[in-house]
Amino acid sequence: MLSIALAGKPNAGKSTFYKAATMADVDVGNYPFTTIDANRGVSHVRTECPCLDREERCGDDDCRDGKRYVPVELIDVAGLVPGAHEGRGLGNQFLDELTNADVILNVVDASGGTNEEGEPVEVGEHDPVEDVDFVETEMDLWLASIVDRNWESVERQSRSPDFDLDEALLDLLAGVGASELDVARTLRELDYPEDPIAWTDDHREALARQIRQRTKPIVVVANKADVAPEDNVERLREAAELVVPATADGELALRKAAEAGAVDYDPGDPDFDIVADVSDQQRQGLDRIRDVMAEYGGTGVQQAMDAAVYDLLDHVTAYPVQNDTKWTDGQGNVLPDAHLLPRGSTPKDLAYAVHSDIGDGYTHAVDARENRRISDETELEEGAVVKIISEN
Ligand SMILES: Nc1nc2c(ncn2[C@@H]2O[C@H](COP(=O)(O)OP(=O)(O)OP(=O)(O)O)[C@@H](O)[C@H]2O)c(=O)[nH]1
Ligand SMILES: [Mg+2]
Repeated sequence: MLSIALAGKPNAGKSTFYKAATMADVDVGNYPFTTIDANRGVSHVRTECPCLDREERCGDDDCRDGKRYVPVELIDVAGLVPGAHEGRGLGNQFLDELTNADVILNVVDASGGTNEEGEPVEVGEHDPVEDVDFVETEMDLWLASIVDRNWESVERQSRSPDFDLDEALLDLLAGVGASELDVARTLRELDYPEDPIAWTDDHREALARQIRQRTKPIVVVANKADVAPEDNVERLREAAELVVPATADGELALRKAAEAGAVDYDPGDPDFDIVADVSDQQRQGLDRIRDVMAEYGGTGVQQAMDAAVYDLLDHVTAYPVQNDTKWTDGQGNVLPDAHLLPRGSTPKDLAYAVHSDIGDGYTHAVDARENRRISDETELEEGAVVKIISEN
């Protein structure tokens, strides 16, 4: 499963985001280091279900009237303070929780109401733009420390006549999610000595920075948008490539209200309807959330995860079926599975995503929208419905 990690300064709203996105019961508090041990759970990215192109909705548990929710892992870690890679704050071991993450959501307190250590201050007092840079830097230095720790082994291997730097680095970096291609591309970009023994700290840091950018790209979540000065959100938007304004608190309130039957709201909707009697106070609270949603197109929680997976990681959703006319599996369930794959993936990649045996036995595939066989080189598009024919 694709893995999204919430990282960032203490007290920025990571656990609130996590709680809203998973509906799990975790601690939230207005002080730094509420979270110590990481929370891991299942959330979803939202896309359009292929069943929208048919007469009837598929009725799958993860489909709400054509809004399709595809499972992803969500990780909520302890807050990060400047110097964390050297053990400041809660130390650096929790940075290791990010090892498996495919993409990072840097949750920033856009209101400027918490300082760099996450302690409450007056709204607007702290500049949240600083929190964009330091989180990136801490992650880069954390990766650099992993490279440092293992460099001796690279040096040792380099004494062997069939030493290959690409291979040695892949060995070292595969654990943080680097592929052969990531290593090859990174080495092409860098200037470095042939002999690993001649590498300096700067060389290793440059390597780590590149690998971090390739393996842990970052979406900035400008949280607490409900109380943030507008100027802060604008400046954050200028400071990073992908910024999603959000109110994690608002999303949590809406999901709870939806669960209680008070509002009609599906995660990621731009608005909601109040469908039960609510007190004046509740209505006022909901109206405040509605104002933020009107300004930013939603609460930003679902949008941030979608941006991470579909925009930044550039993934597509593909749906394997056994019956290419009815779009069902062997039990008659319509569109029962959805897989997230990097754009450019082929039917065989989808076969492997379903099961390695299916991949090994792959013979060909049928596009279930067109009911025709497709070539093995076909790049699957968002919403592809595919019948895989496998010998296994
Ligand atoms: N106004 C406002 N407050 C929020 C929002 N999201 C979270 N908060 C509040 O911010 C405080 C910190 O929230 P947490 O979710 O515990 O923050 P965290 O980033 O997990 O903090 P640590 O675990 O200490 O790193 C709590 O008081 C939340 O209620 C939001 O969207 N708007
Ligand atoms: Mg927390």
